[in-house]
Amino acid sequence: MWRRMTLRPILIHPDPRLKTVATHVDGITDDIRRQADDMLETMYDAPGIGLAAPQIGVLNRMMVMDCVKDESAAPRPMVLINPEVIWSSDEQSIYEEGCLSIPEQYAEVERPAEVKVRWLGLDGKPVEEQFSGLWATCVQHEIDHLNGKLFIDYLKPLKRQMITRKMQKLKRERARI
Ligand code: K1U
Ligand code: ZN
Repeated sequence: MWRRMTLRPILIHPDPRLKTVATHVDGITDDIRRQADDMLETMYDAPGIGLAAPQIGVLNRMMVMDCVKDESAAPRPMVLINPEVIWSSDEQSIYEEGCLSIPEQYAEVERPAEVKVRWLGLDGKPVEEQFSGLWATCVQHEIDHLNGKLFIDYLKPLKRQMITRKMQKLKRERARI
C-alpha cells in the first residue's frame, strides 16, 4: 500500500524530551506504521544510520536503523518496536559516535562489541537478532535514546559541558534566522 511520508524535524540537545524515558508501544496501528515511514525517511534524509522516536519529539519506544555502508549494496531499513538488549558480550569495542541531535560532535564511546536484541516487528511479531560491529554500536545508541540517555553522557563532565554549550549556541543561532 502507498503511504505518504513526512520529514520530521530532529530535536537538538539540550531538550527535555531527549532526557525522558519513552513509553512502551502497546500495539501496531496505522499511526505507528506512519511514524515508522516518517522516521526512516527522516533518517535517510539527515543522513544518518539510526534514529529514535524521541529525536522527533515522539516519546514512544520505537527506533529505525540501516547501517549498510556500501552504497552499491542493498539498503536494510529496520524498524524496531520496544527493543530490549537480552544479551551483551563481555568483549567491548570503541567507536567514534555521532548523533543527529548533537550535530558535528563526535567522541569515542566504549560499549559491548555484540548484543542480542528482542523487539516487535511492524507485523506485530517478536524478532530476535544478534548484532556486531557498527550495527551493535548503533542499536545500543538508539536504545539509549529510548531511555533518555545520550552518547555524551558517557563522557567526562567537562567535555559534556563543552558540547552542551556549543549546542546551546547553535540553537540560539538557528532561532535567530
Ligand atoms: O541516533 C542518532 O542520532 C543517529 C546516529 C547514529 C549513530 C552514529 C554513530 C554511532 C552510533 C550511532 C547517526 O546516524 S549520526 C550520523 C552518522 O553516523 C552517519 C551519517 C552519514 C553516513 C554515515 C554515518
Ligand atoms: Zn543519537
